[in-house]
Amino acid sequence: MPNVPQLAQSRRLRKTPFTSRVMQQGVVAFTVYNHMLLPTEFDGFAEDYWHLSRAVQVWDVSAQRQVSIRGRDATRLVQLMTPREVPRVALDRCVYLPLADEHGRLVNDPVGIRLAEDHWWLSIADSDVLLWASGLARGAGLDVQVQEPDVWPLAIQGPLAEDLMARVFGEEVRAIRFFRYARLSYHGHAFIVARSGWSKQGGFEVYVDHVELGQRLYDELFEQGVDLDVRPGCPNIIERLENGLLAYGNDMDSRHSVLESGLENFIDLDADIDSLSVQALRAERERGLARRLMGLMIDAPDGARTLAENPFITGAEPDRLPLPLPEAITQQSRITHCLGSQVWSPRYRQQIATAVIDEPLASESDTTLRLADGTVSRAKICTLPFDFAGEGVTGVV
Ligand code: THG
Repeated sequence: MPNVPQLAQSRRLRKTPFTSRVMQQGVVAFTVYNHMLLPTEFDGFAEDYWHLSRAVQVWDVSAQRQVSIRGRDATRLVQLMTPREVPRVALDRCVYLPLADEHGRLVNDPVGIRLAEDHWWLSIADSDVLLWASGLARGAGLDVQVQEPDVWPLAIQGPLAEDLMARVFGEEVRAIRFFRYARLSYHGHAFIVARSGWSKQGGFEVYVDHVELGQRLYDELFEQGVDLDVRPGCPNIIERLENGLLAYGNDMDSRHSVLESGLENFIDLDADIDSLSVQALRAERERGLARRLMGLMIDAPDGARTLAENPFITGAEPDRLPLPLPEAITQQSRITHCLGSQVWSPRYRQQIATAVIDEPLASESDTTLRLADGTVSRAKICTLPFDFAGEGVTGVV
């Protein structure tokens, strides 16, 4: 038997208030996200996926760390960090905020929550926003405190999430609209409860800021949800890729601009805002894009990989380490792709992937990929989110 290396534990690899519970519940793999454990698999990606699309799951997404920005200049600092206009964001709102540097390159893509006029939480993806935000605040002489509060989000996702949440928090949860939040009492403590989460199956996120009550809440969600077939879960690569939810660090990262990442609908380049990245992004829009994040529908069987397996990490996301990039072969030339995530879709029965593709290949409709085993597969290049019906692909219901 080949030796399977383990990820060594240390204090730098942070646990969450729910880690011992998800381990008891049979988590199969973790990833490391914001220096913290994030579950990636329980009963296999496909089984987790089918269950998520029919029932309800509770996810320990504590690794979605909060960067708290508070003080007189809080909104000014948030505006410096994002090319999306923020001053008018309402107080009960969650807002998707691409963060970008002075070159227009993506630094992170958090969900921003405006807690008060002068207080924001950025619920971040996997990069060290705290350091960047602190440096910007210091450099610009802003009157703000930037810190990471003790908050561990739990997500409740799936078509039965609302019914489960109503049993635990009361009927009020049903009134919360998409990307809004309310403060709801649980045993006398007000938790921020948002209708959000990293799936398209519907659901909520609870921003747990009280360990004991959070653990009680976690257990109660399982007690109250037995007849709803509640299970532990986690962001599911199949579900999120089929539905075009992008993962910073996998699909796009600090090498890619906000526009190359296809996030133009979430920014306000024509607004009069004081943001680090607007000039660079306006210039890029003017110039035209050199490459773009696209979807790939790959004509290859379950198990086919376009990247070599990495022995240190199991599961469908072995792509995090710098590995040789696969090459696309066109009639005229060989153009290197930057492949993002890739997974077998059991619903559409094909491989789906993302790739940042150089122009002019990004505008073509087909390409050819060399797979890790040396074979060559045809792939359709498509816009994101995937339009399976439009591409003539029918799914298993
Ligand atoms: N919830 C919270 N924090 C997070 C995530 C989350 N931090 C990390 C990561 N996920 C950040 N990235 C995203 C990406 C997409 C979405 C949320 C966070 C998302 N997008 C919706 C969509 O694309 O349809 C809606 C966007 C909108 O309409 O504004 O939900 O999931 N707390």
